[in-house]
Amino acid sequence: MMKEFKRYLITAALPYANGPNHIGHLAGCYLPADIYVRYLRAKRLDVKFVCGSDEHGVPITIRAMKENITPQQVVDKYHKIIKESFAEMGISFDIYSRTSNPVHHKTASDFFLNLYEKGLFEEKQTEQFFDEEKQTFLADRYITGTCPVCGYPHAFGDQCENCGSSLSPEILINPRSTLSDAVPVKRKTTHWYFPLQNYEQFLRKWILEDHKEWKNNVYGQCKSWLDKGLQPRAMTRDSNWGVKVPLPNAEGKVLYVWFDAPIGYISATKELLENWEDYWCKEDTKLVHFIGKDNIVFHCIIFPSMLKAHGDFVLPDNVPANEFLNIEGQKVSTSRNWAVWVDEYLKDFPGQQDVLRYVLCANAPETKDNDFTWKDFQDRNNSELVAIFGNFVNRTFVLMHKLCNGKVPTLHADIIDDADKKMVAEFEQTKIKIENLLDQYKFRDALYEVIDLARKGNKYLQEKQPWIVAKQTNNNGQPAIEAQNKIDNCLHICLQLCANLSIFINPFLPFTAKKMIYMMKVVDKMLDWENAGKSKLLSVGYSLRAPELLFRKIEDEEINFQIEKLKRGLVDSLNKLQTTVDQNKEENKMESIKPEIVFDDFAKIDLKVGTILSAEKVEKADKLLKLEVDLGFEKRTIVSGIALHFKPEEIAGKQVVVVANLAPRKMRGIESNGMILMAEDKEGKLHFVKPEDKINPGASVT
Ligand code: B3M
Ligand code: ZN
Repeated sequence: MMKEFKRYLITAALPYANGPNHIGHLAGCYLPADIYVRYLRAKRLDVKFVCGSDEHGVPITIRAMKENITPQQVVDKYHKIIKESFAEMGISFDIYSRTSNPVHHKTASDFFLNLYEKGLFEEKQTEQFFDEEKQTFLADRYITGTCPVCGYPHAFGDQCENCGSSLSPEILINPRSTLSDAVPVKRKTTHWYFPLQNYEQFLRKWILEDHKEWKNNVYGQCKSWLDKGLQPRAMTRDSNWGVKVPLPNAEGKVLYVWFDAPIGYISATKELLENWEDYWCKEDTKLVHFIGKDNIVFHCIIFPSMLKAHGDFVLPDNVPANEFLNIEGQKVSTSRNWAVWVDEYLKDFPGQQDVLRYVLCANAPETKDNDFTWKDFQDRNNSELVAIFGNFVNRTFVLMHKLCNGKVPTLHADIIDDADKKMVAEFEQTKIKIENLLDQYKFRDALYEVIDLARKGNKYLQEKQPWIVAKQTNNNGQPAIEAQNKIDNCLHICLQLCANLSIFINPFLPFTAKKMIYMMKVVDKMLDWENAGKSKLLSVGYSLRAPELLFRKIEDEEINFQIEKLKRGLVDSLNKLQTTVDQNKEENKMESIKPEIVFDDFAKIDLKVGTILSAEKVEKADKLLKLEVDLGFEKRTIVSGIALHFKPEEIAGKQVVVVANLAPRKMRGIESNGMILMAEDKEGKLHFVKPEDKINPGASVT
């Protein structure tokens, strides 16, 4: 039997306040959590959604070092950016708190003391790396050196961001402290260890037996951790940034960030509610942690063991974790700036939050890593949101204004046919399907059902063709009564379908649902889930507003701009790295080289020598030149982003190397057939890549 829950507490992982958030974060946990919460709210359940910034730990202190500011300045800066971009994206937290808050420090330290007083911690002395110049212990992340696996010169003591290998400071080649560049030495230090191994039995039963319904990736990771055997884990660190260890003689020691951060969920709930204990201490609370896959062990193994040890709190009912979202085929890397930042998206696509929400959910990495590409973003917008959902709603409204005086027409019971019945039956069936999927955290499949319903609406409308029926007129030019009755039935049903669509789409695309209820002149309450599936949501005779376009087409130029921006970001970050390398006098160029390809990859590119015949500026595009290029066997139009570097009259007659088999693409309405190779120098100035001597156009470059 399914357990009955009285209230829901939904958490989303606390992002480190060490940089802006990117769309991988959204897709990983914030968007699914928000969809789930909006769905529960639409069901009028008692639900609270908590999150906040994770402001402690090495990620923060490293960032402070890099930006040459204090950790406090780091978290103040990024907490604000992150909080605002979540709000703008419609991530509807009931509270977005932060772990530097006094409430949190108190809650986390009390939690630690509770376990300490139970005698649970083991105090142990170990050797750790120490920076003698700065007189401080070094977390693995503070040590850099050359990766023994791939030779990348900026690997961290815990991981190489270039090849992804897990490392330890001992195996780094030429290890140095990031604080001072000194060679780290080993020194003794004392910490408090939590005996994770004592919780193995409990975890085995609780997860492996009682929570077989957890997602495969989550269950699988837990099982493999448990099978490997659990070890005591240090819950304190040597640092001055974090929650101070609340014990005498613990100067310079703070709680391990993964000890304090999940307690942040409790602190945030405390801040939000006087009756916070109802949500944390009563068994009929459903606690759900939404996270990314790199956080599974912390939320499924470590935190539950801490909660169990403490004894006052409920355990999560589920921990839905998503896999990672790659960008244009490559792993997101914040240090290489290979990411789509949410704050920048919001600036570049004002008012288009729902498009991003749609694409990230439709393509969510729910079961495996997935790829975000700008082309797919454009396609999904243009061919799904615009052409299916938006189109159905728009056509319905336009036709209703044209053929039914802008009012909800009557449903004539005597002429309802099978197609009508089938269409109406879909409302309820869709509701059942969506509920089922959402209850299992299958958001992308659920969203698919919404779009599919709109698709069915289009098909129904297409078959009924009310605009053709309207041509069956009587003597005074009005549609004949029978014809009008048919039109009425069709549009009545289409309008009720629009109302249903607004309810179904609301958890996913709340901005769109808002626009729809405005057009239908109904109150927010209509979006309540209990209304879903019903076929009498809009009353007959009720006049509705004129249609407003729900989505707009996204043009090639916008997409090309984003792709260029990504590449530029990568180049900039590599240049920055290059400067550091130069300063360190390191002769390693690894970081400016793209991932290895095989000969076949290269052989796909057809390079030809061409001669520029003429060049002219492209109107309203200060970066673009339109070139006519002679390739020997044919003349081509190529649009190239070099207008800031060359005057059109300077370059006629020059020879260039052209990527001759690049798929044509439109830029500012001009079809470009190929691409010119350019070399960029340190100052960012462009130079043509060309044969040393003039040769015949059309010559192959091999
Ligand atoms: N800040 C890690 C992360 O952003 C961490 C999550 C804490 S959740 C309690 O991946
Ligand atoms: Zn490596």
